[in-house]
Formats: sequence, structure tokens, C-alpha cells
Amino acid sequence: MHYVLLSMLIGALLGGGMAVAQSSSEPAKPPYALSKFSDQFKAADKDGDGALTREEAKNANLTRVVDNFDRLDANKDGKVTREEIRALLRSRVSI
Ligand SMILES: [Ca+2]
Ligand SMILES: [Ca+2]
Repeated sequence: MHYVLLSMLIGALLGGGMAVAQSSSEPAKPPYALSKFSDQFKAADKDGDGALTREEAKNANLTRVVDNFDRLDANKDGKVTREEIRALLRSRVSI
């Protein structure tokens, strides 16, 4: 199975709402999000403290983080950690 390729493809199409997967009854939310997000997170975390402020997310054009910042920031410390993002992704994506 070309699962990685498919994941990348879906990642590129994200937001288009196109269901590439075989199942049409479920939303197309592949597990690509976690690994891809990890890279984006690292790149966005300019001061390397392991958390993203709204500014860092904005500067890195992580619009999904900026848009959902308040929901992502579960403990309301003004920063979004990898764990917080993971927790939200898990709650929205049934893996
Ligand atoms: Ca940071
Ligand atoms: Ca937080």
C-alpha cells in the first residue's frame, strides 16, 4: 500500500474536502497530521521552548493553530505545546 504517498497527497489537498480514501462515510482525516505537524511545530518554535505562542504560529503561517489557538491552549498559559495539539488532534481524528 502506498500509504505514505497517499497521506502526503491528502496532506497537500487538505482543506479541499476531497475524500481520497476508500470510505466515503467518514471524513478524510489521515494520521498524516501528527508527523507533519511535528515538523511544522519544530520550524515554528523559534525560541525552542517546546511551545508555540500565537505570534510564533502566526509567523509560521500555521493558520490552523492560530484559528484554533484558544481551543488548543488547554491550560490557558498562552502557549500551545505539542501535547496540546496532539490531544486536540486525537479528539478530532479517530485513529
Ligand atoms: Ca516557542
Ligand atoms: Ca498551553
